[in-house]
Amino acid sequence: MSQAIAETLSSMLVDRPLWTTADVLALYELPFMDLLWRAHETHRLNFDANAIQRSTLLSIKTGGCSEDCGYCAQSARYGAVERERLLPLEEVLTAARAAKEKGASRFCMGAAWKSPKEADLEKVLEMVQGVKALGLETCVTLGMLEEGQARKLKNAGLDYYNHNLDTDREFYGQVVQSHTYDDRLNTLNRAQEAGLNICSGGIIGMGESRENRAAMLAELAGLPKPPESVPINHLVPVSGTPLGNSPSLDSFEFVRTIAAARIIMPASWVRLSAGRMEMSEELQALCFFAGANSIFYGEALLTTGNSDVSLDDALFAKLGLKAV
Ligand code: SAM
Ligand code: DTB
Ligand code: SF4
Repeated sequence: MSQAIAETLSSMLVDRPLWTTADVLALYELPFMDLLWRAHETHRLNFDANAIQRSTLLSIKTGGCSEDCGYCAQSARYGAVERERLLPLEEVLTAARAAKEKGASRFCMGAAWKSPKEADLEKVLEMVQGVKALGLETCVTLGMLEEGQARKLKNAGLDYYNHNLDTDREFYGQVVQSHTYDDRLNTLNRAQEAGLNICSGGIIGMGESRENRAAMLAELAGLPKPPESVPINHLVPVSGTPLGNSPSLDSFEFVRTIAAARIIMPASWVRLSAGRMEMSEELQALCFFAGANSIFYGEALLTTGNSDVSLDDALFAKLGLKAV
């Protein structure tokens, strides 16, 4: 190994601590107030604590997915939603213009695919170019990517690729059998190698243990580069899916997850993602205090609902939060 490479590698190692699952578990086990204090302090050292980034999500291709992810309405196996075709470019651009008008800074397009076919990818590249030309940041989530596909997306001007780890390696096989945890990690590596920012997080409330949650966060923080954006989704139980009757999770455990994510990924945007519609304003405010600084903004997620824009605007006004 050359001296220069060795120096770069060693500087990467000293630049950030490597968090083990045990370290993250120790954060979870702090008294709640101590954990919140530490998370909020970290938040203020790295971000404006009164500013929240807003992304609007659009499902560009809904349902009919070959995969068996136990939480997902879009798997063809559970009959929860109808399969739809890829939306035409104009429809996507109309939605993006409306999102910009309402104040979103990023537009995220989601497709229910295991991985994109080449012909479909070409159409998505046009969407990325069109949305970018409107002056919005772009994000897509299309499933697994090959190396060349990641590069094409980067060349089209894509800013973020969303691909969640969803849970830790141990619990993953209990929720998904049609692809592996390593498949997810490989796609994240390809996206990072192509120079894309990544948006990667998980779902809380699927019946996983606290240790599974801690291990997922440690895995995210330990990626070659921590994700620039970390969505923390609260499971939205969808009837017909294997997780449709999951028992509800203690809200404080959700807040602890946000706080731990903030502490171990201090420079990442942490997004309070799915499940916000079911949360009180007070719980959302606690999540923002714990370090969440991004939301999905707009009445729909992919197949399920999201908080009303007017309610979000009112909450921002009450809390003195400004949009980024
Ligand atoms: N097919 C692609 C994939 O799996 O990466 C992209 C779409 S997939 C629906 C995007 C993410 O939505 C999942 O990784 C998961 O984190 C989240 N998600 C899906 N269904 C959910 C649910 N019922 N509750 C919370 N999050 C969910
Ligand atoms: C992410 O982490 N959450 C979003 C986005 N990335 C693609 C999706 C949430 C989906 C919630 C369930 C649904 O609407 O189908
Ligand atoms: Fe398909 Fe993604 Fe849903 Fe899994 S999470 S079933 S890959 S759309």
